[in-house]
Amino acid sequence: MKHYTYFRSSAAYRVRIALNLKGLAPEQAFVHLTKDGGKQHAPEYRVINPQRRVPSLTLDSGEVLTQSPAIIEYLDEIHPKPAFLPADPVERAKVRAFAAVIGCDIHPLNNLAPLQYLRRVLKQEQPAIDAWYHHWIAEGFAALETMIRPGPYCFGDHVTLADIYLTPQMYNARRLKVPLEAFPKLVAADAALLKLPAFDNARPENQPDAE
Ligand SMILES: N[C@@H](CCC(=O)N[C@@H](CS)C(=O)NCC(=O)O)C(=O)O
Repeated sequence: MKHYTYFRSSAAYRVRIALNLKGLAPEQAFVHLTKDGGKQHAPEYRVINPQRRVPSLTLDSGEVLTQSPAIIEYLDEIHPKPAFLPADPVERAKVRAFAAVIGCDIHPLNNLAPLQYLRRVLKQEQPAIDAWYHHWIAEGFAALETMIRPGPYCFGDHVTLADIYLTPQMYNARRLKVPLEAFPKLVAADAALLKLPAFDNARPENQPDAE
């Protein structure tokens, strides 16, 4: 397998955590998202990922998987232990809902492409872009702060899909200086998760392409 990643991409960060939790260490290919206008736009990468985003995962069969939720689900299906979802269907839905707040409602609004669109096409200045970013994080995190369960992790003492999504989004929030005082439960779960090797090794600053 080969993982196309970028140290700062939170979608690739999710996949790094998932791979680590499953004990998998595929070859890595680094796609710099800003250098020379973004290597994701290079013709050779476009063949791998028509959406021109990371992550992508090529399999030994030659198949290419894209979209972090699909990749993470695939990894959980081929390597069922440790499971990313609880056994109970209602609990599974709750964990998936937590992850979806981040994956569907926060991250898409705060991602590189929409932020570049705000700046380049809609001609917004940095303070407006920061306000946009902070608003959607704060709104989503307020919901997550009530959805989270007693710890140490998001849904108790087993790491789940919710945790795989939380830590990269917390990293993003800190990088963009979003105040986190209103979200003590999210902060506590993130701190507990970062003590686990699978999460620590996946940190952006621990990647070979970190700057
Ligand atoms: N929903 C996708 C999001 C992928 C995505 O947007 N990745 C970002 C980095 S986090 C990217 O490659 N952006 C490149 C660009 O916007 O040009 C996933 O979860 O894989």
